[in-house]
Amino acid sequence: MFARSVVSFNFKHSFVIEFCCWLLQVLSNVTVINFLPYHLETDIDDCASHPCKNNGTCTDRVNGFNCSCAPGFNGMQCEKDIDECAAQVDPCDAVANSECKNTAGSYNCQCKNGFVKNGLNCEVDVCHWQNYQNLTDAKRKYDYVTVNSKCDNTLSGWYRFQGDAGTKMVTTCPPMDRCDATFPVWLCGGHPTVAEGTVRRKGCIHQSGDCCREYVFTQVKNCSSYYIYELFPPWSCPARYCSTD
Ligand SMILES: [Ca+2]
Repeated sequence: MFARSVVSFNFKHSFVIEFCCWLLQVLSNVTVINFLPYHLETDIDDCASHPCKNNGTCTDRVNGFNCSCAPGFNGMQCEKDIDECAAQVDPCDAVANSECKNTAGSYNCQCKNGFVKNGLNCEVDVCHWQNYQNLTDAKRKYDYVTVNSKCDNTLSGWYRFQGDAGTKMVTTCPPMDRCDATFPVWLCGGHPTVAEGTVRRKGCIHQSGDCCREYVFTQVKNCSSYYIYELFPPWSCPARYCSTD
C-alpha cells in the first residue's frame, strides 16, 4: 500500500513538471509574449528634444539617448567646453612666441605682446614700441643748418622719428651741411604702403655735391600711422639721417 502511494506520487509529480516545462515553452513563444503588457508600450524618441548641445549627435536608446560630441566639447550632453590650454602638453608650444587662449569649442594661439603672426609662428613685431628706438633731435630736420657736425656711426636697429625730429625721413636731397652733419642722408625711393610690408631702400649720402655719391641700405616699414627704419652707420662721417614733419 505504501509502495503504491509512492509510485502514484512520483507519477503525478513528473507529470506536473512536464506540464510546467511545456507551459514555459509556450509562454516563451514570441507570439504569446507579444501579448504581454509591456510590449504594448511605445518607446519614445529621446532625441526629439535635441538634448545634445553644441552640435552633438544624438542616438536614441530604450529609455534614454547617447550623445556623440563635436570636437572641443564633452559631457553627457556635450555641454562642457574642453579647456585645451589646460592640457598637460600646451598645444601652443608648437607656435613660437605664442600663448594659449581657450575659446568655446576651440582655442587660439595668440602672439605674445610685441610679436605678430607670420605664417604659423609669431615673430618680433618691429612696429611695437618695445622693439624700436626713438630719434627726437630737432637738429635732424632737413632744413636745420649744421652747427656742430655729428655722425650716426652708432645707430643700429629699428628707429622711429618722433617729437621734435618730425615724423619720417626726408625723401628729397637736402643741401650739404644740414641735419647737424656735413653729409645729410635722405631716403631714396619713397615710403612703402602698409601692404608692401618691409622694403629695402637706399639711404643716400649727399657728399661732394653728389646727392647719392654713396649710400647705405636701410629697411623701411609702414606701421599704419607711422614709419620705422632699420638704420646702420653710414660709410662716411660726419653723415646723419635727416627727418621732416
Ligand atoms: Ca575650448
